[in-house]
Amino acid sequence: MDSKALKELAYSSGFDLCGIARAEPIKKVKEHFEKWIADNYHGEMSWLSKDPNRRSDPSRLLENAQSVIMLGINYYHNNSKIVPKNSGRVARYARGKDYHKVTENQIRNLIVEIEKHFKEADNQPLFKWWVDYGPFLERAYGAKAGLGFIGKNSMLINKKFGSWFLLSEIVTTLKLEPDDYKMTSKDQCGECRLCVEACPTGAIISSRRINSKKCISYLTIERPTHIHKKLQMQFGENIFGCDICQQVCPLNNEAGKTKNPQFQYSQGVGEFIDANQIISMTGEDEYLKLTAGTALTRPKLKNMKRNAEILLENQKENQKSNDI
Ligand code: B12
Ligand code: SF4
Ligand code: SF4
Repeated sequence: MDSKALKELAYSSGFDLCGIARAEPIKKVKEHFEKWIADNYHGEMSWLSKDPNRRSDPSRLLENAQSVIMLGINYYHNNSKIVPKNSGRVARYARGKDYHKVTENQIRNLIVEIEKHFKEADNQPLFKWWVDYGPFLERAYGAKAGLGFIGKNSMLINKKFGSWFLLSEIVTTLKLEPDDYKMTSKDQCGECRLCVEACPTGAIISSRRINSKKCISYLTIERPTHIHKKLQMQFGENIFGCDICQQVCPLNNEAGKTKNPQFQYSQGVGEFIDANQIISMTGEDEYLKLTAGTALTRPKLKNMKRNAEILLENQKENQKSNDI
């Protein structure tokens, strides 16, 4: 099977992007990652610091790995101009069905299709795959597979979809013609610094380095124990996740709205969540009724209540300063 045929299968299985990288370690990426961990920019996400060698070496994930198939799905939605009173905005990626579930189904179907090309069972290549949660540096291998370049905001940016796409990967023993792009030590953003300037908490420390402990996405989703008041005050209209450093990026203007029916708002919580509805919930069951099957099941009700309270407090403060 050649790379072209494989990519056709990926597109017909619902992926918007597909690229191939050699299953080899990327030394510079390993160094970058280890420094990031040493600086404690991962905060309480201790699972990230376990066995860093695995993250940048696919052969440690699958014996005799030859290729990494990097896949992307566009999830873009327009934002409404007005946020309803007492409501908070949900990051775009989380508004429809949980992308992990959507992608997992697509990957399973894709592998079934690939296997059809190998008649004898003995001849079947092996596959291991992950969506986000694998011990794998998805953006770095996404760049190596030619899906885009890594911008100052540390997002992987594609010509057609900007950074509005989610990544997943299949590591395989199948030898495929690689796209293998050279990663540049500098970002390709030129003089632009819009994301760095727009980040409300100053979480973009330097080009491609994010201090998670200051990032609103981390603070609202990844259950840190305590959030400093100064940071809370910068949450703005966000109640779950944050899209600001993507929103301002000029390379994100061209992305068309996602065509994937599972990312439609009817399949999830949609663009806004009513903060009072969250605060009045009495148990996880009630929270699950609202969020089951979506990415919002990651934080527990306790932390979503905290997010809701921060949102209402900020709206109250804004109102006060508007009244002056
Ligand atoms: C932990 C994590 C987070 C953390 C830390 C983010 C960060 N920037 O590191 C937090 C919770 C803050 C977070 C937030 C978000 N995340 Co996140 N996150 C991850 C996760 C699980 C691991 C990322 C990681 O390892 N970070 C450590 C840093 C050091 O690695 P890195 O950012 O990947 O950077 C690599 C490259 O930049 C490269 N590199 C940089 N410079 C150079 C230079 C050279 C020469 C070379 C060779 C390489 C190189 O090396 C780095 C590796 O060391 C990945 C999934 C995965 N398995 O990879 C998703 C992922 C990165 N997240 C994603 C998304 C969508 C988001 C949010 C937009 C969600 C939201 N709307 O709220 C925000 C965006 C914040 C931001 N600007 O990064 C997507 C990104 C898709 C894309 N197009 O880029 C991913 C890939 C998930 C997915 N499956 O699609 N996230
Ligand atoms: S997601 Fe928000 S808080 Fe995090 S780096 Fe981007 S703009 Fe800053
Ligand atoms: S906003 Fe500017 S600096 Fe930031 S990623 Fe986009 S092009 Fe690069």
